[in-house]
Amino acid sequence: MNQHQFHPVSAMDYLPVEQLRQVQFKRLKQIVQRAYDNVALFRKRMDESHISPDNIRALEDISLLPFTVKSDLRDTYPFGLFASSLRDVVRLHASSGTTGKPIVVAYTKDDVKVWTQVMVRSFASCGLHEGDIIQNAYGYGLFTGGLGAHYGAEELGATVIPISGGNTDRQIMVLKDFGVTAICCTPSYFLHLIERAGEMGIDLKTLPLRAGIFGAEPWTSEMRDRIQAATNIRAYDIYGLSEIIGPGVGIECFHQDGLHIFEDHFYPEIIDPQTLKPVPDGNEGELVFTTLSKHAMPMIRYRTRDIASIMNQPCPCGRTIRRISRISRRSDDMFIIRGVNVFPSQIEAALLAVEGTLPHYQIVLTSAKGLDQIEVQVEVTSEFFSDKIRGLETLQQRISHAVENTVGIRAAVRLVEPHTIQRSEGKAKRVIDNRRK
Ligand code: DLL
Repeated sequence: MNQHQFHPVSAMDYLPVEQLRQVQFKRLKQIVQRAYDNVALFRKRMDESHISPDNIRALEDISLLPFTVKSDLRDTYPFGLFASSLRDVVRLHASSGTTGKPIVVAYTKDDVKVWTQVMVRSFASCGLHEGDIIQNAYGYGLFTGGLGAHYGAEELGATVIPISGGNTDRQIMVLKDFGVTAICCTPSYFLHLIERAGEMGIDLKTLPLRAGIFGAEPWTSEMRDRIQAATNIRAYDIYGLSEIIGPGVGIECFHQDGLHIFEDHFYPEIIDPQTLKPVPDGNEGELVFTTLSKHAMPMIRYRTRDIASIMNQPCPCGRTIRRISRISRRSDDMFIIRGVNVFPSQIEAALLAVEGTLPHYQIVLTSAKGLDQIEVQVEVTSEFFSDKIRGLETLQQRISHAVENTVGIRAAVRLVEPHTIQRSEGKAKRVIDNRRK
C-alpha cells in the first residue's frame, strides 16, 4: 500500500492555511456567542473575566477566554452545560471516570453529522474507503467509541460489523470468516486478539486485515512496532474525548508521524499547565480544545489533561490541518515514587525495548515502612520459564536497567508467565496503586 491509494474525502483537510484560519475565526465568534447566550457557567466566567463575545476580534483572541475543566462538567451534572434545549438533543453519551458521577455529553442532529464527518475523514486518513469491511470492537453504549466509529464507517460506505468489545473468540472468528480489512479497538485489546488468535491457530498475517484504528488509551511507538510486527497491518493512532466529541478529534495519516487534528471543528492550543500560558509549537504541554461547531454542548478552552505538542512542519501527506505529537500520557496518570514523577508510558517504552518481553505488563505500587515501592510485572515468552534460569535472571536485569535508565528510579521487576496479567477489553488499567492514600 502507498499513500497514493489514500483518497481525500474533505477539502477541509487541505485548505490553504489562511483560509482555514478564516473559517476557524468565523466559527469561533459564533460558538462563543452561543456559549455566552445559552450556558450560565460560560456567561458567568466571561463576565468575571470582563470578556464579552465582542472582544473576539481575531483568532488569537481565543487566549482571552476562560478555561473549562472537567469538574465544571461534574458540577453542572447532568445537563447544566447544554446550549440547546433537550428537544434538540438527539443523543447523550457519558464517560464514567473513576470517581463519582459520570460526565454527560450531548449532540444535536447537526453535531452527530459533524462527528460522522470527522470519522469519515479519520477512516480516509488511514486509507479506508467504500468496500472496506470494518470490525468495530469499540464498546457500544454510553462510551463514545462504538457509535462514533459506527456512524463514520457507514457514511464512508464501508461495511461495518458492530461487534462491540469482548467475546474474544467470536471476534477472531468474525475477523477471519467475514474477510475483515480494518479493525477498531483499543491497542491493548488488539494485543489480546493477536495472542488469542495465535492460540486458536490463526495467523493474522494470512488474513486480509490491513489497518487498525487504535485509540482511547495511551500507547507507545514501541507498542505499535510490536503490533505491526505480529500482523500485516498498519496501526493508526486515533484520538478523541467525550467532552469534545468522542473519537475523531484527530488521527494519524499514512505517514504515522503525529495526529492531524480536525481543526476546522476542534481548535487546539497547548498550554503550560502551571502558568496556563501558551507554549511555543514543538514544546510539550497540556492540550486544550475549543469546539468550533458543536451546538448542544460547546466547549470553550477545555483542558484535556492530555500532554502533547503541536507539530507545525507541513506533513508530506499534504493535509494543512496541524498535527499533534502522540499523546503519550495524561497528567492524571502520573504517579510519584520516591519523589520522582513517573508515567506508565515511560515504563512501557523501556520494557518493550527489551527483547524477550511480551507487551503485557502492569505496575504495582505499594508502601512498606513509609517507603513507596514499585514493582513492574511483565510477561515474558514461555521459553524463559523452562529451566534456563540464567536467561531469566539476565532478562530481569536488562529490564531493570532499561527502566532505571528511562525513569530514573530502580523498580523491582517480576517476570511472569504468559497470561498472568489480566487482559482488558477496553481501556487497559496499567497501574495498581496499593499505597495507603
Ligand atoms: O476514549 C474516545 C475515543 C474512543 C478515542 C475511541 C479514540 C478511540 P473518553 O472515554 O472520554 O473518550 O476518554 C478520553 O482517553 O482524554 C485521553 O486521555 C485518552 N485517549 C483517547 N485517545 C487516545 C489516544 C474516548 N489515541 C481520554 N492516545 C483522552 C492516548 C488517548 N490517549
